[in-house]
Amino acid sequence: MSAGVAPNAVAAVSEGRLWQRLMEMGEIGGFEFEGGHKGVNRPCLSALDRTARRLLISWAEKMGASVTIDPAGNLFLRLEGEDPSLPAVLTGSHMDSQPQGGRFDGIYGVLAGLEAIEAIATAGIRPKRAIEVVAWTNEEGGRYAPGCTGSMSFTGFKPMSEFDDLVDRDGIRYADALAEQMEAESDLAKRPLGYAPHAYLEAHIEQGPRLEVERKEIGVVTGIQGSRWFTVTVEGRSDHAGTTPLALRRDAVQDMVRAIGALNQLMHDPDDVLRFTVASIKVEPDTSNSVANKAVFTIDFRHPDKAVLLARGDAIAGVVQAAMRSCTATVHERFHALPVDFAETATGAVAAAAQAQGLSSLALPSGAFHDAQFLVPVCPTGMIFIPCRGGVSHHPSEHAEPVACANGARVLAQALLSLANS
Ligand code: HGY
Ligand code: MN
Ligand code: MN
Repeated sequence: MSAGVAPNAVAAVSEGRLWQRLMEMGEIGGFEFEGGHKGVNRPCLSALDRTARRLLISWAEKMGASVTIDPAGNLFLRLEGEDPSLPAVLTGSHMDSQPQGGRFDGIYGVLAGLEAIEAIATAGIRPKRAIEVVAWTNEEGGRYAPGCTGSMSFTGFKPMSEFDDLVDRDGIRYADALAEQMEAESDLAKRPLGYAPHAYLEAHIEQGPRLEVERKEIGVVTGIQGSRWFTVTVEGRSDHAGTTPLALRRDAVQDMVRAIGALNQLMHDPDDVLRFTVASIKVEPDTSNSVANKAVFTIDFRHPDKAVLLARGDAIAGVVQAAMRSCTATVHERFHALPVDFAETATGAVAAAAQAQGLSSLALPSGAFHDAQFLVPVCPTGMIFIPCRGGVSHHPSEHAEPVACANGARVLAQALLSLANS
């Protein structure tokens, strides 16, 4: 590709069109939140998810992309290349949100990808390789934990069947929700599961404060820290709160509290690099005057250093058992993603595009996990961050400026073109 074509594609990126689409998508599962904010609750494999996917498909078909779906429900929009036999360059992100999510996490990367291929097509450029935009199934893990089940299935990181029996709060199995999605989208052309893309780039809001604080327009993401998720189930015996002496109780809540206190000590980090979160707790029978016979809590543990992630994560079960005074406990690991470093091929393309466009950039790792984490073993992978207000995400006040969204899409368009023509 002559150096000349990229500026044409970059110039064809429309800030207005991208913003309009982001706002339109934000209405699907949208809700008003205090402070005049608009949140989004769009669970994966739901009717809302399918409405959003149909809207995306309508935009993609209008610009001439071909639409396919794989057995994991991942949705692909393809801009054909000169040589269809060559592995495509892949970009995209996810369309599902947190229960109290924002209008940018995930969906921005899908719409920036669509904007990039639309700009390339509008500029009349035919890349050597096809460029595909993917919407991954269930990145968030909000409805079905763990997250990234679509990209883990696509890359063979886990067999798809591994997720079949996950259940949501209503007891609906993942396999059944996926089957419902596939049935509802049976009119879409099918494709087999997985292939090795030539490269993968994902555009995303930073979900952290650095770009805004350091006044940088583009984040050249260097990698993603490791994440490990656990579920801890503490079981005792339910008793009358008024008559049962404490000495005779097997109180699941009291032992859970002891376990979380002990885990806080295990996870203490004076440098505040380590991330340890307990954010979902369920108690049975959940009445004020019956001692709890069951307490289930989640652990989200993250660290950029593999050795720390393994050592502290592997110690969790022992610390929980040692904290039990009268109850029993089981610890189940349900997500295990090691830290990854992105390939120079990908990070270099992002940095070069930002520089060519005169945009200030910063190299930084990602604290949040992304589907990109699972593409690393199969192809050169990278990410583009744009600043978000106050670094806030997973909250209705999540916000990115229109110009920042367009900057990210312009860098994405140029980086995709350079990879597609390599
Ligand atoms: O939890 C995460 O890091 C991602 O935003 N789902
Ligand atoms: Mn995300
Ligand atoms: Mn998220």
